[in-house]
Amino acid sequence: MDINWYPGHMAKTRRIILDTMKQVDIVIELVDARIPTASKNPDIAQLIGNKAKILILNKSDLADPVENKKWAEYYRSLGYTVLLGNSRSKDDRKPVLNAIREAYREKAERDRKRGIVARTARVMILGIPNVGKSTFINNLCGARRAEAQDRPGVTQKKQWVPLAEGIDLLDTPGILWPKLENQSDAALLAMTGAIKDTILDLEGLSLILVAMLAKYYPEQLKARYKLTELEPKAYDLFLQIGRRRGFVVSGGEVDEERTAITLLDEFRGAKIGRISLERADDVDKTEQEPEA
Ligand SMILES: Nc1nc2c(ncn2[C@@H]2O[C@H](COP(=O)(O)OP(=O)(O)O)[C@@H](O)[C@H]2O)c(=O)[nH]1
Ligand SMILES: [Mg+2]
Repeated sequence: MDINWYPGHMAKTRRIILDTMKQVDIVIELVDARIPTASKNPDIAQLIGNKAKILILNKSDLADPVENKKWAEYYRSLGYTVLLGNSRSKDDRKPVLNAIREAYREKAERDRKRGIVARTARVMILGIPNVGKSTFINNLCGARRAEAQDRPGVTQKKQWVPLAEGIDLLDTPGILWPKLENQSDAALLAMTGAIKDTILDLEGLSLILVAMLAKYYPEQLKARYKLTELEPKAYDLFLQIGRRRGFVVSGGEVDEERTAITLLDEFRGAKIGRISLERADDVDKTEQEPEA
């Protein structure tokens, strides 16, 4: 797999976001709770400088609850305000508004002391493609505001939407490039659907997925595919699953493409269970990003 896209837009995107940032008080960064570090933009700390920031571990409804808790603790220990998010749930609105108010309180208080009427808190959403930015914005605005424009950058025709007393949200999110430092990040992004299938080797990807599931979620895998034992080698296990599902072509061979697509679809749809593909315990503590 060789994934390399957006490079032509990155400089322009960066410029637009930096420019937009001048009008913003609070940045909400969305990452995918199943792969928090791989779905984080590597340059975000530089982009947002010392603005107040809220990190949402989005799609947490699809991720392992135990890992969600650990990741939230991990990022809190780095000084982030962290929320577990499910952008499709109306229940998310209130905690997000509270976090915004909390993040803005200090500045508003400072202003008040200096006799300045506290200005409305202006909030912007940032995140990589497909992480749930539009869904998040629609959920907060209670209407279909965010256009589905999966292009990097921020559209020129942006608008501030009043969310609640004292809070305005920019209705177009900043779309950032993901961290593609290595093939393993790229594979994680592809498995969760952040990178389009068409540019990927589906079978290679589903073999990596099967190996990870066998290691961390063997019981869920057995339950889903009605297996009593898991073949120890990833490729054998992959074939075992295909056969169990009856994906066999004439001659008795396993239909590998169909097996691969099924495995990826069922993982993405959380049919195998709530799965996290990055583990907080494995995080490389020496690799912490510098925070502004
Ligand atoms: N299960 C789940 N799905 C989500 C969540 N947020 C977004 N999605 C889905 O993820 C897909 C991408 O969302 P979208 O808002 O278009 O992402 P964007 O590219 O960042 O704007 C859509 O199918 C959403 O329904 C979430 O918190 N949980
Ligand atoms: Mg969108």
